[in-house]
Amino acid sequence: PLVFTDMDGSLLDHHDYSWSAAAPLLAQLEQAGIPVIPATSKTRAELEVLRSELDNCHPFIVENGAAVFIPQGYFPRAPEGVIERDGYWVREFSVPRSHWLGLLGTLRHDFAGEFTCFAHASDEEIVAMTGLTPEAAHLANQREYSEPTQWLGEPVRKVRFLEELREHGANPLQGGRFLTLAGDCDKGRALAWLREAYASAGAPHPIRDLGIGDSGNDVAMLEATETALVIRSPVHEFPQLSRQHDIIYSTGFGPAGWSEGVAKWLASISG
Ligand code: 2M8
Ligand code: MG
Ligand code: MG
Repeated sequence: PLVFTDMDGSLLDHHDYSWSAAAPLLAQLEQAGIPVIPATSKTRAELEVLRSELDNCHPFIVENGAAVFIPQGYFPRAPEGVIERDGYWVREFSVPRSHWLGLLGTLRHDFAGEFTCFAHASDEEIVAMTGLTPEAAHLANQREYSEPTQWLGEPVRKVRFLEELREHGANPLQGGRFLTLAGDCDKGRALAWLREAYASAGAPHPIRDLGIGDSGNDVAMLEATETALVIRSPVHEFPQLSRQHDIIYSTGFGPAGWSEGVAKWLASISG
């Protein structure tokens, strides 16, 4: 079995980014030999720190599915379509961040003062928008593929903004705080590719998997796994899924809800 999990608002608390409430369940998964695979809007730089704090050695999906990073040697052979970089096999699904910054640059005139983004913000402003520490905010701004934006204008104008972005090839995805732009990719497609890599490496068929998330940017992932765990958010409604079956909705927020749902799932697959 495999667990694919969003970080912010799911494994990590929306406000203080702690996962202490999930520590016992993380240990249980580790003991059962079930990989916990982060699938997040966060950057590779943020994930490298988090993975070492979590003692996690598994592949991870960054920037809303823009790329999959697999530690080289994790599978017996390199999966098809990867490039080698800094000790990882990397499968990329989006053009670089610079492309989206160029697009936002062209929209700056038509939408003057109506949005901000990480590239136009100082580290201090990112701290204020996110509640991250200055060090973590700096890592969040080391983006390779995507750009988080924040809408400041009237809600009706946001519709026009989204249309413009889509017309120019962006796939804007809503997270707990930001609307993030990347190419035509999402966590669901990145997950499906990585699951296939596990299958090719000999994981028993069919792979039983759980997708965990709390926001709009998690919907594609929550639709792509055998079971979906939707985490209650303290700041927004549950995202709408089109699937009808095998959904667990948590009652607790963030890592408390994560633990509650993962425990239910573990009981269901071992029972
Ligand atoms: C952004 O991610 C959140 C999580 O869903 C969002 O999109 O609202 C990311 O850009 C990430 O890099 C950063 O750590 C996080 C901080 O809240 O914001
Ligand atoms: Mg989230
Ligand atoms: Mg996220």
